[in-house]
Amino acid sequence: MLEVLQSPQSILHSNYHHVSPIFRYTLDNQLLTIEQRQFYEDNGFLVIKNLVPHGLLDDCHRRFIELCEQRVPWGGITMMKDVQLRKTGVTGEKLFNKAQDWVFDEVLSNYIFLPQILDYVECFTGPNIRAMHTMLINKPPDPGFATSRHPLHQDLHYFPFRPADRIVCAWTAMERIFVDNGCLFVIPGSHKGPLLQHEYPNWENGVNKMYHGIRGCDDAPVVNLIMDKGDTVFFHPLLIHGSGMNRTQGYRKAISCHFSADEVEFIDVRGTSQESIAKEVEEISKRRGMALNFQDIWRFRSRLVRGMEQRL
Ligand SMILES: O=C(O)CCC(=O)C(=O)O
Repeated sequence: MLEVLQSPQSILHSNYHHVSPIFRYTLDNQLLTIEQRQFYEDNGFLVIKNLVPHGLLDDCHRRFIELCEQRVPWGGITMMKDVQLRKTGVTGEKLFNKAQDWVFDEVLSNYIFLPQILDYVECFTGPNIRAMHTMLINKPPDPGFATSRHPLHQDLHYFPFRPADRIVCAWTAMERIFVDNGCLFVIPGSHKGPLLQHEYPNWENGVNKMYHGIRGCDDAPVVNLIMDKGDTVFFHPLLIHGSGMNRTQGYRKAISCHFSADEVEFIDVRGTSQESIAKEVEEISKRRGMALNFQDIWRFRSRLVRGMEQRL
């Protein structure tokens, strides 16, 4: 009998609809135009205008404020503080710059189940979709130390699952986001390169927790993504991106989720450039009383959101 050996990657591909030989980063689908598909293949991102209903974003905004003011229990949600603002005694929305890991929150999770989002996600992941990493980012007016910046980085640095091409981030503007309030910026085409070495930037006034960056990348030419409320950018986890300082007095909000194919494989990152982030994440988990390894931490914070309903 002939035994055909397949790599995990080829198994992943063959489980899906046909992957055209000319397209690597997108799967055959009925939604993307050829031009949109080619744009993502070439650039590693795609902006869809006015995709998310404003009512849903307003509900998420209100929920974030409730979480900041501790009017609802945090449960498994992580609320993160700006490195400088935490020293000032401010509270509520003024203190927290991020809510993370809310896949089971009854309000915020409406974002990860939104058909308008999942229909696009499916073009990159295939039909069985898992929400892996959820964030509501509340970029504060910069406290004068440029700590509201997010250094250039690749999200795959944080993830112990593969293949990268079956992971996509959806990032939605919850209000108009422009250069002055710290829009997202990207290096088009950088998703075609390898995963690079990341570390904490050497900023004199401190860096927010987990804001690792790519060394020597600060002066790279970037494209600013100016977006209106509800606009959504889908991008590849190797795309180099970051966001600027918030020079306005408003709290700039965006909501995002990294989705992956349910079939992704978890990998051991020991001995790779991801080892330091794995240790940092495992350390935090241990301090919270859950001594889990990096892969299991990611397994537990994820949720199946489309396909294979019987497993929900
Ligand atoms: O919303 C932002 O400012 C960028 C967020 C980002 O790139 C991240 O958290 O990985």
